[in-house]
Amino acid sequence: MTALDTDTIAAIATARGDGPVGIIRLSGPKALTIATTISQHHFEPRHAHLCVFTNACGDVIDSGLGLYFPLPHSFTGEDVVELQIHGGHIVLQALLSRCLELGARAARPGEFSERSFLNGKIDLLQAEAIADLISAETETAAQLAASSLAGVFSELVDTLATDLNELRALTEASIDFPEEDIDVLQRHQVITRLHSCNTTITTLLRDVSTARKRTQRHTAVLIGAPNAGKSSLLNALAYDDIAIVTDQPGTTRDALKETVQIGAALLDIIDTAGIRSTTDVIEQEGVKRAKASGSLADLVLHIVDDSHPIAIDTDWIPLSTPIIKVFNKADLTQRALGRFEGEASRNCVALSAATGEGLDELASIVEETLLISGHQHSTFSARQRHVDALAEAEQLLAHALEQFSVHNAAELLSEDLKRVQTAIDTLTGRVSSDDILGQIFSSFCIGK
Ligand SMILES: Nc1nc2c(ncn2[C@@H]2O[C@H](COP(=O)(O)OP(=O)(O)O)[C@@H](O)[C@H]2O)c(=O)[nH]1
Ligand SMILES: [Mg+2]
Repeated sequence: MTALDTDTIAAIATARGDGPVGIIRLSGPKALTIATTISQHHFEPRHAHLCVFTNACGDVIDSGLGLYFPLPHSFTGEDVVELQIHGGHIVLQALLSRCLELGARAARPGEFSERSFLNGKIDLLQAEAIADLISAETETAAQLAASSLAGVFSELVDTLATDLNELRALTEASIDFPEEDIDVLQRHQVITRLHSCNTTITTLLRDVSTARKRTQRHTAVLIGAPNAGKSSLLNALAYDDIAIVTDQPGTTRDALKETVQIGAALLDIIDTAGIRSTTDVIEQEGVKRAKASGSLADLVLHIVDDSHPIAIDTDWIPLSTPIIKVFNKADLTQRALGRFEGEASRNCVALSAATGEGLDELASIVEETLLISGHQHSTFSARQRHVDALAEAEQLLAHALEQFSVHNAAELLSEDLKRVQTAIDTLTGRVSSDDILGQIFSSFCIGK
């Protein structure tokens, strides 16, 4: 697609609902003509013009600013006009309707970003980063998305793609002389470079997995004996009075969920019924639900009343689920606040949900346990799609290395490398299907 053979799209680019300022964005060959007709104004490129926008009868819709960004130096690579007016939904809808009357088409979700991608202004990783920046739920997620948008991830992928390309050229050079096998020097070079690409892919995969963990929501379940202070801890972490706290054992029965930011982690914390044997049918159901939540969680926080410890059965927690043991009510005991190493090298922390002391230390243990602490460095945002593509590339490259070591066959290696390249090229969108593009851009908001 080029800028010239598309239609012109229009959408409200600001969030739904009333606000002080609202923006209509137009992109495509008719953008400037439509804006000129609506405002009777001449637009200088990249200048802000104060205009009066009118409907077909010449009645004023609103006055505001108009900005024109001529192709190709615009977000979409096409002629783009932005009209800024008051942000009431009726007035915005009236201006949008006028743009549609004059020949624009209502934009689909993500269509501006899609055009930007199709016109080569950004690659697919950057397009995804725009959506991730808009939907970021934590400062860390926003920072990582901003750096992906600036091209940090794309640059690493491009360097890898170039290396793979050179390696394939080197391999294919020997196919031109079918009677000769790859000579010793060349074979050595190829193997060294295969190993180097392998290392790059493995490092990228590690960074991408870390980035994913740093930006995704995790589920943490609070379990423990009745009265250990689970609900008090939830309230302390949420800075809110979410769960009922009493000194009566068995207060919490339903599993309560609250989203809380702890350090860099965004956690869905589930408070549960205290685990004990009981004849109360409702409480029995609560205990069943507590175990069901705990079995699915990314992290279990096992709360113990350190002033009156009661052992509970934890055998039902899957072995792969990390457990942090929280010794609560440290204000009533002699135990020093903060972390210590407990049985089976399990992470333990002493704190007081009542006073809030020791919560910082819990936050850093949570970050470390979920592999999202500061020293587990990642400098860009990532999605599951990226993890999958890199894992596939890693597997294909391992296969290529093995085949080449055994058969020393340039043709086979070249074919294998082509597959690795395809997996890598899906990241930036150099290779993409309509299905994948549709899936990615349809999850964007309208006007972006
Ligand atoms: N002194 C002290 N009391 C606490 C602390 N945390 C909870 N409690 C008290 O312990 C009792 C049980 O607390 P709750 O949060 O309902 O425990 P749950 O049954 O595990 O949810 C309540 O009376 C709380 O006020 C703490 O850190 N220090
Ligand atoms: Mg409770």
